[in-house]
Amino acid sequence: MEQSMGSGRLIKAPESFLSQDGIKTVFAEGKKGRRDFIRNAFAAAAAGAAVPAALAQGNPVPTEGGDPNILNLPEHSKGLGQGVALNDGYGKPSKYESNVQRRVSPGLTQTTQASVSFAPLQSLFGIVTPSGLHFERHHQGWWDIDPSKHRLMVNGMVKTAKVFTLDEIMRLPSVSRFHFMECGANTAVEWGNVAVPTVQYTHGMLSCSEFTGVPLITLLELAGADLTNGKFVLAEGADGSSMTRTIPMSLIKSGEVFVAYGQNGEMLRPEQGYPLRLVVPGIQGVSWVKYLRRLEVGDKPYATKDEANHYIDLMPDGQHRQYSGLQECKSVVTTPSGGQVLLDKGFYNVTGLAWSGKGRIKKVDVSMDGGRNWRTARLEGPVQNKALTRFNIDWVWDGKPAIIQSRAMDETGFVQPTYQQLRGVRGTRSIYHNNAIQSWLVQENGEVKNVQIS
Ligand SMILES: Nc1nc2c(c(=O)[nH]1)N[C@H]1C(S)=C(S)[C@@H](COP(=O)(O)O)O[C@H]1N2
Ligand SMILES: [Mo]
Repeated sequence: MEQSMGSGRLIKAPESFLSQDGIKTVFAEGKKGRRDFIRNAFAAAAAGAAVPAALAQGNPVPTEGGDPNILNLPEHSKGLGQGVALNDGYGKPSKYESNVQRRVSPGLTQTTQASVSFAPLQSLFGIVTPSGLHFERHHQGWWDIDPSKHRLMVNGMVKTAKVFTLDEIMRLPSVSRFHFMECGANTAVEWGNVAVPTVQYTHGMLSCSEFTGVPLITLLELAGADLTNGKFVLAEGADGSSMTRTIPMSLIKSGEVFVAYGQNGEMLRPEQGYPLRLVVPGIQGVSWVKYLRRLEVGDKPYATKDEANHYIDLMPDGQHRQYSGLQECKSVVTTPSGGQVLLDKGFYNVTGLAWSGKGRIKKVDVSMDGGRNWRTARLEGPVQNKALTRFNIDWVWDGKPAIIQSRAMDETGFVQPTYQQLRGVRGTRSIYHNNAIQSWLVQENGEVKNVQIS
């Protein structure tokens, strides 16, 4: 059960250590091992006193004993290890990490084939999503396109329509930047209070990578685009969905939008749009057109099919809000989160992610009592523009029920709303763009549950 939910570390059956033989045994060992680890780590550090007060309070020094396992010399300390890990020329994670996977949500109905996979946020550290764990959203399946045959055309209000090969694009001046990408449908099931169990399913249509490519403005300039009367660019993908989205010229002129071929130091993965995709920082995933094949310069929004029926918000007055693609300030605690189980009372590093489509994260507050009291978390630097920001905060769990929440603020002063505030503006019929504060209930038995409080 926990295993298939992939709830990450700190759990009853620590998935990362799961072996074929019984979960129970592994659990018992894992539990003891972790407690001892923390206590002994404290004992070792006590003399130096470089330990946060909360850690000292949460983990009293053990009066006696130690872990005899440190004296047992394992095989790997005595023998010759394996030769280089070529694995067909490409390295792989440890076999003990095999439960860290993309997953298909139990909260979504499947049609002919799965079209969304969620990133295991509960198992990730820092801000980068490993490419093999990046979430996926395909409107008409994914392809592994031959880069030598792929072409990108720039046309419309340009002096000369231009067709670029990938080689030509890769000769141009490039940029590499970290940005988050979030599907406008991320956290959608939570609107209806249909609580899915883990953060993977509540928030896992979110990923962050270092992308490499050529600023879109460079390609427009090469084609002699009319940058005065041209107010919008239509981006079109080469898959069967013919994904087409309107990108405002103001964003493109800021230099932030680029045509990417690289992701996390290598070429894009096929499921992420290999060999070319648009990167539109701060804007919902659907505008990040994959398998990018055409950019048309025009003087008005294109109102394509994808813009008329996907990722629009039904407002309380019955009107649809369109072109609402900016992903507003949001955050979520990833540990402890739904499906995890706290092993014992005492010290925990509470950690999570914050992001804003408007720029940098300025501050994240964390509450352990359902929003009555807030403390400010530590932000892991460098805090980057329209990228994920990792936050951490010390917590000593007293063993009583607790409701953990995080509330982010961005550099514009925008504060992440509660459900009550969000519903006040958006009503109850929205599907997309849910950036409300998430709540995790820690129960007395240590189990963490997804709950919704206004
Ligand atoms: N060509 C094309 N581009 C596309 C899509 C698609 O189906 N086809 N899906 C869009 C949506 S809705 C999202 S959320 C992101 C998902 O990108 P990913 O699969 O790399 O996570 O790509 C967008 N770009
Ligand atoms: Mo999406």
